[in-house]
Amino acid sequence: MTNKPTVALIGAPTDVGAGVRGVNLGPDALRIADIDKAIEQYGFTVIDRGNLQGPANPNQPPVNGYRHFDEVVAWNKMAHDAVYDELKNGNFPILMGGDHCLGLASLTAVARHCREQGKKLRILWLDAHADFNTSEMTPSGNIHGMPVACACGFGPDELTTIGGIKGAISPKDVYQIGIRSVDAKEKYFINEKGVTVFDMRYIDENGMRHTMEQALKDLDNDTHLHISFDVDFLDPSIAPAVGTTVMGGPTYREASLCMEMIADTGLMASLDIMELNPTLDERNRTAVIMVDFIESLFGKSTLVRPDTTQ
Ligand code: Z70
Ligand code: MN
Ligand code: MN
Ligand code: MN
Repeated sequence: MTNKPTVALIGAPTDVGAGVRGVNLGPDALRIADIDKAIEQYGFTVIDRGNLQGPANPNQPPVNGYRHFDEVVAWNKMAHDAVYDELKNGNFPILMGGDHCLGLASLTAVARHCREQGKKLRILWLDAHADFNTSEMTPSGNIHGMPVACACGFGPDELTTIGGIKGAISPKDVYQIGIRSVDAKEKYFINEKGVTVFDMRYIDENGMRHTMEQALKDLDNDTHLHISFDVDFLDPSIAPAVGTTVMGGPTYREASLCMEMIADTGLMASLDIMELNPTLDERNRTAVIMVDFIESLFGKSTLVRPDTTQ
């Protein structure tokens, strides 16, 4: 981020892919926590594109292994176009969810941009969950449990071909961090396909510093680094406002280091903030802590560090 792109905030206020209602309010909670001013402090111009508008949540049970299939497709197409347009114009998109089914929109848009620009792609998926289910494996039918598999080409054409081609990303491009809840069959599938997973045991045994050194290994100036941040990555003691809390996530210190090491690469070029559910929050504290972490991603540091460009 040496030449400081314009940052475009895109709100995608929907909860059609989630099991618990309320993440449709996530974008406004981040705005109320001053996400724009927070990023401006680090020398970026921030433009808020407002909210995308799409189908309402019909609140229906799953059909053939998917809940709200048509609505999820519609939202993802719109969000794909919005993210892709920003990248094409040289901007840095932040997609504010909404539920994590929208991760598919970003992954496919970023992959398309990289194909066209001849860039390499590295995806960091920060999450308690692997989000690598298919309709045969899902215990819930909730499509927010499937976006990584869909972006890798595993799923129905309506979802897997968003952004032009099936299999827009390779499982090899995906590095997952913070994982601690994976479903019985998903566990074998993710292994078989070769996603790199740094689960909480790995972080416990090796520390966040070593974990991030591995996750950020072999990047170069031709790499587009995309961060997909599911709020449930964080330990619920610091980020309670998520539909599915999973205990034992990264602490404030561990998550801060994770953000700072991403910032130090200077290669982050797009970001998702997903699954923030303000209806489950206390005084917007989870949005506020997310904005704090976003500041770290955009270059907040306590000291001028001799080993970085800060
Ligand atoms: C489970 C499923 C999930 C977020 C829950 C849970 C997926 N693997 N993702 N909350 N953010 O239903 O597929
Ligand atoms: Mn670019
Ligand atoms: Mn997720
Ligand atoms: Mn999750």
